[in-house]
Amino acid sequence: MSPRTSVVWTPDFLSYQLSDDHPLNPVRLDLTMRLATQLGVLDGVETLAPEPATDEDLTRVHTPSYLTAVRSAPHEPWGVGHGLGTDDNPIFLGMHEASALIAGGSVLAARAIAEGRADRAVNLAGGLHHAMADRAAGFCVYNDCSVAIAWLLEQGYERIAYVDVDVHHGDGVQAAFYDDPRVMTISMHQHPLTLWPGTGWPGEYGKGDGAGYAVNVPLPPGTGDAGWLRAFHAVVPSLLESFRPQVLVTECGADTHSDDPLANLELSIDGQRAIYHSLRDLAERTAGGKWLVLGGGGYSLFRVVPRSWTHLLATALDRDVDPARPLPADWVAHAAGLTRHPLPTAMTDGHDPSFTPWGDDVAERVDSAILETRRAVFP
Ligand code: V1S
Ligand code: CA
Ligand code: ZN
Repeated sequence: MSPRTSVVWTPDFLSYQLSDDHPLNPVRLDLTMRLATQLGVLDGVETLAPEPATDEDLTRVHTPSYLTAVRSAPHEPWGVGHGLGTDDNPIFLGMHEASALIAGGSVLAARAIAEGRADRAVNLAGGLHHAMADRAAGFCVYNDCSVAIAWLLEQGYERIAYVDVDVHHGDGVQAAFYDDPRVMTISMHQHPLTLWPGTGWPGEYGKGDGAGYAVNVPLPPGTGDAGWLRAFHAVVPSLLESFRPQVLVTECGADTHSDDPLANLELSIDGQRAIYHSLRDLAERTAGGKWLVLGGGGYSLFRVVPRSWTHLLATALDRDVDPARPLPADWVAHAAGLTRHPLPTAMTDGHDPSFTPWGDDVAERVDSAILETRRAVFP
């Protein structure tokens, strides 16, 4: 039977706007939903409308005093602490409500999978992976990734894998489950010496019962499609094959792209599409097909995020979009009314999707070569 995919969406997600000129501009979500709709990717797909996460959901990860601070900050902004009121995390009206709605969206996606109504579920507004138990960080107020994982654990799940392909280290999710062997966290990111938050060293591997269940893959600035995919296929599939997660949760930030203004990796739309296909394949092969897809970073608002995340939605819906497909004229006209940047014309950056001298089937061939070696070493 073909997989059932739920998409969590409400226009109210657009109220997570940290300030007028903040890089995390919700227009990227609006443009993505418009593009996916105009390409027919969402035809016949019923979207699920979320409720805000409850305090019970949020306090599985965050402290009650932090919730109180987030609620009161817009009304009493002086000396609020908890990482709030910085350039990265400005205080905004309705901050608790907008943040709780995103976390509720990721819990709803997890619930759709847990209740057997979906095999895959997507919340593109989610992926706020830097928020810590008692503080906001890196544009993230509530850590919806951790809140959704904690909800799954509460339902009795015993093995959840979290794979974070955002260019930044998934520090908040790693911290939330650092001593918990039920959650394997894997983050690929630009090297900590060269990018905030400066963590995600290979030597961060978990502690106590969780030792070995945190994995970090730092990549040098300038890493492109082939290097990124080579590192991923050398590390991630064999870990997931061993761990056998019951659900694969992925943070799919699109800020690895060469056009991204915040970071320095050099991936293309075609490389990001290949990542999403690999994640889907891994969910099928290692997690019984259960795949919870979250958004994340991505600051090239017009040229990158809408195309990349339309490919992500299409991948989760098994409606892969041909990279050569032209962008719909209506979408281009709408986007052109909002920016003076030149807009792309097609769903590709024109990069060769095989990425390596080994050919198109590289993912499967590299994965199986590594698995064969591992089985020989650890029979
Ligand atoms: N990297 C990066 C970056 N860029 C910015 C930034 C840029 C323009 C602004 F108007 C405001 C902020 N901040 C940062 C990082 C936080 C990155 C968060 C990424 C989030 C995600 O994609 O992973 C998931 C949604 N913060 C910093 O670099 C810290 C500062 C060091 C920035 C400069 N200020 C003055 C001090 C703090
Ligand atoms: Ca990452
Ligand atoms: Zn990021």
